[in-house]
Amino acid sequence: MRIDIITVLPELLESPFSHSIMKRAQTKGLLEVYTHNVRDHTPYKHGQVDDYQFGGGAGMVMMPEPLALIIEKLQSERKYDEVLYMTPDGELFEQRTANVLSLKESLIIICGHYKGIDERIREHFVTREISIGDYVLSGGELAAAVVVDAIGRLLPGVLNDETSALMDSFQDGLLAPPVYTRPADFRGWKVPDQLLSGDPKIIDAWRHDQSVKRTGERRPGLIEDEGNE
Ligand code: 6GU
Repeated sequence: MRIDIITVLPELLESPFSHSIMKRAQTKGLLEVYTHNVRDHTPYKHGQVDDYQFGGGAGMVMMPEPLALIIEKLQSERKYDEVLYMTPDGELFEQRTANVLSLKESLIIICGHYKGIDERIREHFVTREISIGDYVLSGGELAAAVVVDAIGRLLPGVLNDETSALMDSFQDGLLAPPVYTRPADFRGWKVPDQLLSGDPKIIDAWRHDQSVKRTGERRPGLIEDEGNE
């Protein structure tokens, strides 16, 4: 999968993809992530990329021309499945969104800044608008990093144990069960007997019970939602 991220702060997107699983995904050639600095594509003087909003009001808006130029350049080089725009008024990003997007070949992700981007870019280029939650970030970069991470780890071959993404919280509509490692007795705090039983049936049953219990206590809505789909 190839992901092209359009941003005014490419530096913010360096570290998130340079470690651990995201690094491995790229080293293995399963994921390519490129960042494009809007300032490198602006036709305006002094690298201008934003301007005052028509109608007045506080905050700058990202101008359409520099964004259109990069998007069109990328689209002339290859076909993209989606052009995403990261924005707090987009659809809520959930595990199922990550699952769907992980099946795409190529994505453009636009990170907004300031008051956002000129509406005409949203109307004419963007195919899907995504929010990572009901709170406001100062730019779309951290949200884009979240989305790329959530998608990237789902690509076949990225995780060592291919089943482990299937066991994640949310993949079956339930939160993940508790996990333990050695020692079996830490300061008198014991690992549940079922996990030490060596019997896969007992272990699976315990994990499922714990998942259901945890989901009921912490996120009852997840269980109710399931019936509605
Ligand atoms: Cl995608 N962008 C910004 N700026 N703030 C957000 C967001 C995105 N999702 C939640 N808050």
